[in-house]
Formats: sequence, structure tokens, C-alpha cells
Amino acid sequence: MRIHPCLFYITKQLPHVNEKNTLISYNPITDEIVGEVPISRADEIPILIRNAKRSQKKWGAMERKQQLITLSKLLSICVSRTDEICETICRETGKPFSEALNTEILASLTTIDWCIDWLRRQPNTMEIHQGKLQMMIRYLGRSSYIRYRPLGVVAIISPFNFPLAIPFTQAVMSVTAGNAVILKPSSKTPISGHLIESLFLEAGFPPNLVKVISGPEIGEALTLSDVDRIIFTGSSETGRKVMASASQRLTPVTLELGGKDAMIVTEDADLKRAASGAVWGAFVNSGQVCAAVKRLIVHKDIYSYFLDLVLFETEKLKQGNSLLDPDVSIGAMIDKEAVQKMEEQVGKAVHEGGRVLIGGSAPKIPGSFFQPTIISELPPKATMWKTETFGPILLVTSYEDDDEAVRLANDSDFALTASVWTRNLERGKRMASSIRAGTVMINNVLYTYGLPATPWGGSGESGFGRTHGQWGMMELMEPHHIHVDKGNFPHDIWWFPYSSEGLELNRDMINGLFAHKGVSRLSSLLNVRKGFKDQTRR
Ligand code: TXE
Repeated sequence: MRIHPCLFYITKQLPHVNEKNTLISYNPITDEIVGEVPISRADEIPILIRNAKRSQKKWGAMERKQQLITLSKLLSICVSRTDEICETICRETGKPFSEALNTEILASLTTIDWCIDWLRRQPNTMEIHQGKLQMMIRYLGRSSYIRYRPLGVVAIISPFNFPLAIPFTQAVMSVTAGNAVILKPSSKTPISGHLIESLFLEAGFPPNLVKVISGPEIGEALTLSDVDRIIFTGSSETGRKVMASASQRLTPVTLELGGKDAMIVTEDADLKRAASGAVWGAFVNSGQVCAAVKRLIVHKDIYSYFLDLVLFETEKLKQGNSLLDPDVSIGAMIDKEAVQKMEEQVGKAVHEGGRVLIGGSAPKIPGSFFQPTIISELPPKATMWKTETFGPILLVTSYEDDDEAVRLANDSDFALTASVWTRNLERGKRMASSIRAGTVMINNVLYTYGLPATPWGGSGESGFGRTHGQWGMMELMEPHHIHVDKGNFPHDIWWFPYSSEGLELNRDMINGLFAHKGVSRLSSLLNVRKGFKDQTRR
């Protein structure tokens, strides 16, 4: 018997797992049931890995041309099912339809398109040029080349905030690199996650190449299982648990964790544009974005004027259900607990001296909403400067000179993305090059996640490793080095038995390559060549 969520609404606890052993997903605006997915058990994972490996072999055996056709089919299916996918995401997360379109579908399409181009261009093998040694290696009849081999089975564990774009782009890249994928989406957005498997199946990928499973114990069980890499996207706290579990089998991990991104606005910036960028960067997806603008650092000469611009832009934002009203810009947060966390964090910030300039509480509308909030005058040592606020809260402060702005931007354990706004691009690049973050944008925010050729990731509390771009691809393959020696010479001069002559020859090799010049260099190299050619063993 399923108890109507409204009953639980009163107790503010919606049951996500029921006696049918399914995971239920609720709409954070209406509390309606969006759907439910079966719960997998941890002991099923070894079978899933076995099926995935079988499917990976089938995928690997496919002609590249056929693989490209299948990826193109995936792209066109995503286009044709755009509205269905966006509506599912909106109902599951409460985010505005425009965001589902731009930050979820578009980011996925650009990534598939990039993967098709990458796979088309990817050579089967690449010869390694030996630099200074190239001539000697060639003379000795030797060569080295690399074949990139897929890792095998990649486990993807993903968060609720971009329930399609994050796991889907990681899965497409993993599969393009030749891997199979077992995806565990957030328990808060399982329906969007399970959609991903249906897209791959409909496009004609082998069954089990991308398998989506859900369940409260599956995340941890995956990190302890015999997969070949884990791509984890989530909080820094959970990221530590994932890394600890993965260490038991030495499973490589890519950790895409939290953020506390800084936005520096100089006095010569295009202030109107910067204000729009700051407001979108801070409050998109109701601020539930790892790379959202969280710390606005404004030059003192324009601080009040710029703050007025930002407040003016923020006041215009409409909050509500975009499926009923397309003019809505700020959707809901993922659940009531998230709203409660925001209330607590704002309360603490005010207690520590912060001043709420706008927002600061949940609006009087049904659903898990929190008003876009801007806090000023928060003392530098206050908690909110240091901790992740995964919601629509923006801190603002001022600075005197560029060095202080960069110091303030770097005064965080997180280092995911940041931005510098200035009309003087040289000044912007100079400041950007000193900011500790995986990506620093000049005069823009956040959107490079949708530029698949660029790397995504950070350092410190934001994790390590990269997804997207060539850098992301390199983490999904193993560079397999093959060295070929035609055996033109009877022995190598560094082989046994060692002798005084052999020692001299090795000295000649060092001198010939690196120490001597001119004639003495040549004579050393000629001795080495003679040594290699010498038919007798010493
Ligand atoms: O994360 P959680 P959420 C970060 C963002 C924020 C967090 C929000 O900064 O910190 O994600 O997402 C599963 N072993 N990013 O609340 O709670 C859990 O079921 C294995 C950064 O979802 O950490 C879910 O599927 N898995 C990112 C996933 O981990 C476990 C961009 C994440 O859950 C687990 C977007 C365990 N022990 C959000 N416990 C970036 N840097 O790009 C839970 N999970």
C-alpha cells in the first residue's frame, strides 16, 4: 500500500523507497510522484560487470564506421526526445525548462557531437618521437608506438543537480573511448538517470553497454567492486568516502566535487553585462551548481553602484513552476532538506555579522523554494566564506587592487572555476593566470561545461582529474606502449657481462649525446656504434 506523499508532506519526509522495493521520485514543487525505478542489490553488481565486459567486447569489435553511425543516432534521438527529457528533468528537479534545454540537453548534444569528431580523428596507433634520441633509436632499427586501449568498465556515480548532462556526457565519453558504463544516478533524480539507458538502447548500442542501476546501497557497493575506473561527481564529503573505498582495489577515480567560485569585477568592466552574468551565474539551477558564482569580489570604486545593478537584476527574477509559467527563472531546490539547509546557513551568516540585502528565506509558495539571496558585510572569518552553500546564496565583498582580488579569490579550499570581468583582456589574463581553479573565464561564467573540447575539473576540495576534452578522454583509456627492435645488433652495450671496455662505451654514449661537442662528440658516437656492432661478447 503506497501512502500518498501528502501525508508525508506534513512530516516533511517523503519516502523514497517503498515495500515494492522501488525507488520513488517526487516533484519538489508539487510533491507528486514523478515515477519509480527498481532497486538493485549490491550482490547483483558482479553479474552486471560481467555483462558489461561482454557488451564492451561487442562494442569494441564493431567497425569504427558503425560506432560513428550509432553515436550519430544517439544524437538525433536526443534531439527528437528533447521535450520528453526536459519535462522529466523539470518534474524531477524543479528546474526551469530553459535550463533543462540549455544546461542539460544542449550540453549533452555538444558532447556527443565532439565525441563523434574525436572518434573519427582518433588514429589506431601513434608513433612516439624520441626527441634527441630519435636518430640513435632509428639507427638501431627501433621504434615505439602507442595504442590507446579502453579501461573496461567505468562506474559513474552522479549528483542530482544535472541529472542528465553530468552522467550522460561522462557516459558518452566513456563509451566513445571503448568502455562499458555502469551508472548510479542520484537517488533524488533516478528517472532522469534511467532515461539515459533507454537513449543508448534506442540508438542501437549493445544492451548492457550502458547500464543504469539505483538503490541506497549501490553507490558504495560500486566503489568497492571490480570496475576499472570510478567517475564520481558529488560533494567533497562523499568524494572522500568514494576514494577510500576505491583504494581497496586501487581503482582509479576521477573526483568532480564541490565549489565556492569567485567572480572578480574590476572597475573597468562592462558593469551591466557583469551584473547579468553574476545573477545568472549565482542563481541558475537555484544555485545548486558546483561552479555557481558564490563569492562576488568587486572593486571598491564601483562596489555600491555594481551591487545596486545586481540587486536590481535579482529583484526581477520570477520564482515558480516553469512548466506552468515559462517566464519563471528560478525553480525549486531538490527537496525540503535543501531549503532547510539554506535557512540554517543564512541564519548562521547573519549571526556571524552578515547582512541580508535580498531574499534570505523560503518564499510563501508551495514547494521546495528558497529566495535568491545576497549577503554583504560578512566578516572574512565567517563560516559561509569557507563552506559550500549549495543553493541560491551569493556573498559580496570589495577589494582595493588586483593583487588583493586574486588573494581573496584564492582564499578558499575549493578551486573549481572562477571568473574575472574586465574590458582590459591582458589585465584579465594576468589575474586569471594567478587564480587557483581548473577553469578561469574572462567576462563569462559557468558555461564552459557545455564546451566539450575544454577540460572540466578542479583541485583541493573540488577534487582532481578531468572530464571532457582530450584530458577527460585520457582518463578513460590506457596508453599501451609497444616498442619494436628489429634486432639488427648482437647486443646492447649496457648488457652483461660488464667490463672496463663496456664502461668506456657507456661513457662514450653519455659524452656523445650530452657532454662533448664537435669532433670529440662524433668520435664518442662512432665508438658507441662500433660497440653495438661488435660481434664478440666481452
Ligand atoms: O551529492 P552527494 P549531491 C557537487 C556539488 C555538491 C554535490 C551535490 O558541489 O557538493 O555535488 O550533489 C552517491 N559511495 N557537484 O547532493 O550527496 C549519491 O547517491 C558512493 C560537483 O547528489 O555527494 C549520489 O548519486 N556513492 C560537480 C552521488 O553519490 C555515494 C558538479 C552524489 O551524492 C555514497 C555538480 C557513497 N558512500 C555537483 N554516498 C562538479 N565538480 O563538476 C552517496 N553516494
